[in-house]
Amino acid sequence: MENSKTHAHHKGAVLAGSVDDLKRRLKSGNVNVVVVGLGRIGLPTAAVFAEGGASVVGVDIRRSVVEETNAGRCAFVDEPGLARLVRRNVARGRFSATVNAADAIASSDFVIICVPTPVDQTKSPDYTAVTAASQTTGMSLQRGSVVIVESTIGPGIAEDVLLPILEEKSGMKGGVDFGLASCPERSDPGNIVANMGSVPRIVGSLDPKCTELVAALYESALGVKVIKASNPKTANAIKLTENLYRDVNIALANEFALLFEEFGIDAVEVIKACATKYNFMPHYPGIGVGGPCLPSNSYYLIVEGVKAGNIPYLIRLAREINDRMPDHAVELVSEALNDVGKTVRGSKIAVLGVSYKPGVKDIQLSPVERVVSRLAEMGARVSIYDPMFKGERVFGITVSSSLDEASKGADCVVIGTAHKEFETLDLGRLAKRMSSKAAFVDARNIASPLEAQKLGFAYRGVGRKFM
Ligand code: SAJ
Repeated sequence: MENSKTHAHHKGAVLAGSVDDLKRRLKSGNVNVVVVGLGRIGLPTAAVFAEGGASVVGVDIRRSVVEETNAGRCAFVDEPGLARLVRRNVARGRFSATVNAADAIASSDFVIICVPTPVDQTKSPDYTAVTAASQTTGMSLQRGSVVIVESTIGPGIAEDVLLPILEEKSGMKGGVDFGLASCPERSDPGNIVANMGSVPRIVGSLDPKCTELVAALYESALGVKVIKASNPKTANAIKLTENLYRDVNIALANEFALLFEEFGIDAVEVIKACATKYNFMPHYPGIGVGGPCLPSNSYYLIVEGVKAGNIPYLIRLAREINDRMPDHAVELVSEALNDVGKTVRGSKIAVLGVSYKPGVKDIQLSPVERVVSRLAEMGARVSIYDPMFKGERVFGITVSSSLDEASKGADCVVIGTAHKEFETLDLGRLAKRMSSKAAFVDARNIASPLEAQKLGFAYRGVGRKFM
């Protein structure tokens, strides 16, 4: 059922007013915010702004999402606190959803763009959704309103790609007739609502006044600290730098792991010990890097760097190293099975966890997918168990309803995701359910190598190969 009555008609002259005007209006529930894209970032963004006093209309091209939202429901079962926020703010008329962007944007003070920015097959950023959202916004944008881009984009894309679109479609001048700011999302999937109320935000816009207003909006409505960046491209560079810093450090941890396997040294023991040093930030080796962010964000900078004639070698190499880890996990499976006189071909292999990280129901660019498909290609009978996907089809396989079912008679178990349930895995019980001579490949290093070996498993971990 459509419902766009949330917005009191109000000609968005937020740019003409002061920061105090904005705070007063927010207090009286008189600030109209539109959130374009009600996905894993957009839906919580809309809900927390409504909770913070704004009247929010969420726009999404998917009618099913709009109807679900207007019914006070939310699909993200793995985001603590989100369902309650959506239900409460829809019930009290502060938050509604629509597929009709034009009406909503025409009466908005702020338009927040939260659409996906994946990379395509050629690893080039795919800005289709964010340019389409900018076109839609430009066509109905009101003089004095502000557009905020939360989607992760390359530095300069806001100024050089989105601004011209907004100006052409609206017939207005950015930084004068309307504001444009980048405020990249910094939320940790699986913990987004809490994050949105605690992690400082970064805001960079075309002009200082707009930066002040957007900063005041996030400070007042979300209660978070705001760091004011010089301009949108700097704000986007900050976002990418923090994600690429993580991706490169994970690659370094994976490289240490590959090295230490050769020396019979426990990479996890090494990293944990290093973490006792004040300036060592621990990252851990594993089956690979997945999710909608890290595996793609590097290419936003790589592409802009190459365009500028400066190839970011380290960032690119880190992607290659992390992308190779699923194949390394397959090698460890093969080795461990060989230790018990078996081969991948003909073996039953149970993969525990398919999500790209613990605690989320998300297989976007999950490194586990390549492991499952390679093992199947090599002739293994693969079963899957993931508490987030029981009974569902994932990677062409029906996920078992229990760990016991998946591991029954298995020749090898592979830990693909460090879900909480697997942290307290009963290896003794597992050994009894599996075939006599069995292998245990812990590609997330959550179980005790010693205990696994004591139970007679041929054991492998990433960075943990003890003969
Ligand atoms: N991973 C490792 N070793 C580690 C840490 C992570 O192999 O030591 C793997 C994870 O298993 C996962 C991948 O890397 O497959 C990404 O994990 P993540 O914890 O970085 O999770 P994301 O991608 O959901 O969230 C990241 C976060 N960025 C940073 O911490 C710098 C989050 O704060 C961002 O908001 C999010 O990207 C985003 O939306 O950009």
